Amino acid sequence: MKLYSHPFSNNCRRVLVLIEELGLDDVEVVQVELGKGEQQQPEYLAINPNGKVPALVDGDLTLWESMAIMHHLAQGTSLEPKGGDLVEVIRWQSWDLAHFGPNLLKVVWERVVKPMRGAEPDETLVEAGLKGVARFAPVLDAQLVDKDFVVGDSLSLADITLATNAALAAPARVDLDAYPNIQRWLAGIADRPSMQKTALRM
Ligand SMILES: N[C@@H](CCC(=O)N[C@@H](CS)C(=O)NCC(=O)O)C(=O)O
Repeated sequence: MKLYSHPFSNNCRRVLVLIEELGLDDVEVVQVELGKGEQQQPEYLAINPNGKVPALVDGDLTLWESMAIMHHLAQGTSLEPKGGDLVEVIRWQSWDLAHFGPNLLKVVWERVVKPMRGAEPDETLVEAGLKGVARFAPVLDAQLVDKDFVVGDSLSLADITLATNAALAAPARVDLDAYPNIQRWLAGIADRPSMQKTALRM
């Protein structure tokens, strides 16, 4: 298998965390040079017409979108549970994609990525992102009362999806003090070797 990836990409990190958790040793990680525009070259667009990472080539299958790649890799393992728990995993991944992630990532973009590129953060966008986090984070905090994992009682794709985003709160100076359950859960996930080994190289 080949995973097209970039070390700054949180969407790629999710897949890399999963690969570590599954102990897959047949994945070749190919770095796509985003800074040089390699993602827009015809050879790469033939793999992912969106010109984005990650993308996975597994035999005859070419797959893009990090969530779909994660589900493909986790099939048949406890990380992609069955039945009602699978519905729960999809629900939390959808919630991350639609609500939690976009708001948190807005702050990350303004406070972390823009300064790295020599640009000033737009405080209006920071405020909007923080407001969104404050609206949605209590929902996750309530889910995690007395729980170490988002769905069921073991690690699933929901934890990997959410924790890779939530881990960006600290570098973006997003205060999670009001959410003790998120903090406890995140500390547990962040401690796993899969997360340690895949830390973003920003
Ligand atoms: N929804 C996609 C998002 C992929 C995405 O936005 N990738 C970024 C890196 S995190 C990228 O490739 N950016 C390069 C570009 O847009 O030119 C996924 O989850 O895979």
